[in-house]
Formats: sequence, C-alpha cells, structure tokens
Amino acid sequence: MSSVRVIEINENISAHNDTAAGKVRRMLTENGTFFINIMSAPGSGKTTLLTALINRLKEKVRIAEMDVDIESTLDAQRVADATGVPSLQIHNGGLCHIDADMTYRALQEFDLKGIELLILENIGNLVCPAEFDTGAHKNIMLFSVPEGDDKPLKYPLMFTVSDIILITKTDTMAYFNFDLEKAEKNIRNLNPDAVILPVSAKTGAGMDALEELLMKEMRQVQHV
Ligand SMILES: Nc1nc2c(ncn2[C@@H]2O[C@H](COP(=O)(O)OP(=O)(O)O)[C@@H](O)[C@H]2O)c(=O)[nH]1
Ligand SMILES: [Mg+2]
Repeated sequence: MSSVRVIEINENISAHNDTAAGKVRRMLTENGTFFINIMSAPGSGKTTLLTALINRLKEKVRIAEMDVDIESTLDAQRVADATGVPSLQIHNGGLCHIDADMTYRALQEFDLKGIELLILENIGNLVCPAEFDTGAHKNIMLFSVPEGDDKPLKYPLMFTVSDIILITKTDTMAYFNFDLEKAEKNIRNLNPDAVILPVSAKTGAGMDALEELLMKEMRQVQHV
C-alpha cells in the first residue's frame, strides 16, 4: 500500500514539474532566449567547457549563466571571473537536482532583456537531474573519456533525456582504455536521435563544431 502512495506522489511531482517547465520554456522563447541545461557527473568538465564556450561566443551573443550548487559559489565565481558575463549562483538546499520551479524563481533575479543565450550548469550528478525538466530548450550532457565507454549502460536515463551528448576530455584518449566507437554505439542504443560530439576544452578540438551547432539551435528558437 505504501508503495502505491509513493508512485502517486512521484506522478504528481512530475506532472507539476512538466507544467512549470513548459511555462519557463514559453517565457524564454517569447523573450528570444535560447536556454541550455548542462549536466554531467562531477568533474566531467562542465565549468571548464562552458567558460571556454562563453569566451568564444560573448562578442557575438548576449549571454547569462547560472550555476547550481549545494553551498559553494566556486563555479559561478569561476565563470564570472573568466568571462565577465552575468553569473548567478543558486543554492538549492542540498537537493541533488534543480526543478522548473526553482529555475523560474532564479530567472526572476536576472534582467533577461536582450539575453540570447542562457546557460545552466546543473548539479554534478547523473541520476536526479535527468528526472527533472528545467524548462531548457536543449539538454546537453558531458561524458568524459576518463569515465569509461560503458557509462551509458550504467546511467541510461541521463543519456535518453539529453539532446546533445559531448564526449569531453578527448585529449586524454591515449591514456584511457576508451573506445569511441563503442561509446557512440552504447549511446545510440539508448538515444538514436542524440547529436554526439567529441570535444576537448583543453586543446579546443571540436569546439568550432559545438559553437556552430549551438548558434544554429539558438537561431531556431529565436525564429519561432
Ligand atoms: N585534460 C582535460 N582536462 C579537463 C578538460 N576539461 C576539464 N578538465 C579538467 O577536469 C577537472 C574538472 O573540470 P570542471 O570544469 O571543474 O568540471 P565540472 O565539475 O563538471 O564543472 C578540472 O581539473 C579541469 O581542468 C579537458 O578538455 N581536458
Ligand atoms: Mg562545475
């Protein structure tokens, strides 16, 4: 009996979150803001990659960034110091995810007028963030070479809900037993439509392709 209750509670939360996420997405689309949600395990290279990405794009596109963390302000500060774009740290009270209501509340803290690209660095976790639609137009996940090519088999939901999957730290490929073809096959089995892009924030490999892809996706949202 108690297990039936748990299922009902989950369904309610999920339905409410989907409605709230739809509201966030509509609001940002109307504002001409392309919103991306960046997810990965801790240490896969989110802050490093998005800092490099912002520095490539910031002369062309108006950008704002949000970082979710349990209590530190390290990552938002790192991004603000390295890029100069408006950056907001969200403390989420120790939860392992951010949901659409929390995203909506955080957005009230920004002057979104003129912001074309909004980037969320989600909590480093491959389970909880996959379960909550934040209202982003695209979910982007990072999967780093040192984590191993079998990661999709262990965390299937994250690979299923991601639109763009970046295989990061490709500069370390020689040091790890990582089979790129096998990794891509493992991803394709779960998510045939995902865009898969190998990148290295350290060497810059793949960054032109990532920039081009994001600019194309951004223009699509702006022309809705
Ligand atoms: N070799 C290599 N190291 C990287 C790369 N990107 C990030 N790192 C390193 O990985 C560690 C974690 O990066 P960070 O951006 O903080 O990951 P996050 O926890 O996902 O935000 C840091 O020591 C980075 O310098 C990369 O492309 N190549
Ligand atoms: Mg980080």
